Amino acid sequence: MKIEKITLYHVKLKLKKPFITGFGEISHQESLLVKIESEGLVGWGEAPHIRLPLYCNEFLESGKILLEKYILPNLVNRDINTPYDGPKVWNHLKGNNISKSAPEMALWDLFAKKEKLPLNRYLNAKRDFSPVGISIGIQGSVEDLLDEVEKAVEFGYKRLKIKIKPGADIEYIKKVRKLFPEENIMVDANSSYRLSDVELLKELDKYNLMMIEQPLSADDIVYHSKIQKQISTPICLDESLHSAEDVEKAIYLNSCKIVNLKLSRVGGIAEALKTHDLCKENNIPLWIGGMLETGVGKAFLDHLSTLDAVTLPGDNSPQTRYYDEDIVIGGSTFKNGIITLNNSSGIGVDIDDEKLNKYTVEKIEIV
Ligand code: OSB
Ligand code: MG
Repeated sequence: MKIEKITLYHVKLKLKKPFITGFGEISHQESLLVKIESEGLVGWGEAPHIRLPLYCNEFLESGKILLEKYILPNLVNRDINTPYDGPKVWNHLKGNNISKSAPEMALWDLFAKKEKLPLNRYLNAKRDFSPVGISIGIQGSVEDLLDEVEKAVEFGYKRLKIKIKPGADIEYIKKVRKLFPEENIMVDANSSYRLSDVELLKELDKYNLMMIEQPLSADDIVYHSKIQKQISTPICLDESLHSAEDVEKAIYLNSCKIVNLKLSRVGGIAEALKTHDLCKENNIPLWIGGMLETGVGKAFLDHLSTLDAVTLPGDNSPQTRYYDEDIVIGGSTFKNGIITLNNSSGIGVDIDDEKLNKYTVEKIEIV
C-alpha cells in the first residue's frame, strides 16, 4: 500500500482524577496520535506519552520531534507491503519505543482494514473477549483506598491492581486483604523499592497477592532475580521490558514469573507478538498493561488481550473510568468484568471528529 498521507496529532485529555503512582502524579494524558491514509482507508495509532520522563526516559516533546522530523517523513510516500515493513524505516534509531509504536500500530490497523478483518483476527486470535482488571492509583488514606477497591469489586473487575510506594504499602494492603479475602489482588510498585528493601517485600508474601509488579529500578533485570529468590509472591516486570529479548533475559535469570506486555513500551505489535510467542513457549503467564490511553490505544489493548497466551486480566478498563469524554465512538463492550470486541474491521472504533478537534493541542501534516 502506498502511504499517501500522514497526520500527527498531539491530544490532551484531563483525567477524571489525577492518577498517582510511585513515580509521580499524572493529571492529563498527552498522547501523540498518528493517522495514516492509503487507498481510501485510514489507520490510527497512539503513543501514550506522559509530559515528563517519569515512567521511562521518553516524554511527549521528545516523541513529537522524533516523529515529526525523523520518523514520519521517511514513511510518507513509501510502498508498504506488510506492517512488518514499518519498523525497517525506523529501527536503526535506538530506543524511543513509545513514539515508534504509534506509526506501527497505524499500519496494522490499516492492513487489517484492507483485509476487512478485526485486528485480533488479523493477528490469529481465536476469541473475541477477555477478562479485565483495574489499576487503582495511590490514595490519600487507607479509607479512600478501601472505598476505591469496594467500588471496583462492585463494578465487576476480575482483578484489582493496587499501586504501592514506600509509606503506602504494607498497612494499606493488609487492610484491603482483610476486607476482601477472596479477590484477585496484586500490587504495582512502579520501581520505587531497592534491593535493600527485601524484608519489606517479604512481608507482602503474607497477603496472598497474585503478583508484585516492578518492585525495583526501571532498568533492572538482575536484582529482580535476587529478590524473586527470596519472596514467594511472583514478580511481574513492567518498566524493565522493552523487547522480546529483554523478556528472554528475564526468563533466563528468573527475574519474573509473569509478564506485563505493554504494546507501546515494546515499540508496537510486531514486538508484542514476539513477546507473546516467547511467553507461550516458556509457560509464562501474560497480561496486557495500559498507559491511560485514549480510545485509540485502548482499542489496540482490547484486541491484543484476546491473543491465546494472554491468560490474566489486563489493565484495559472501560474508558469511562478515566475520562469524561473520549475521542472515539464504538469499540468493545464491558459486562461483568469481561470485554467483548465488536466485529468491525481494524481496531473497531471510529474517530469522533468533533471530540478530536476539541482535545487537539497541535496538528501536524507530514509532507
Ligand atoms: O505502571 O502500569 C503502569 C499508567 C501509566 C504508566 C504506567 C502504568 C500505568 C497504570 C495504569 O498502571 C494502567 C491503565 O489503567 O491504563
Ligand atoms: Mg506497571
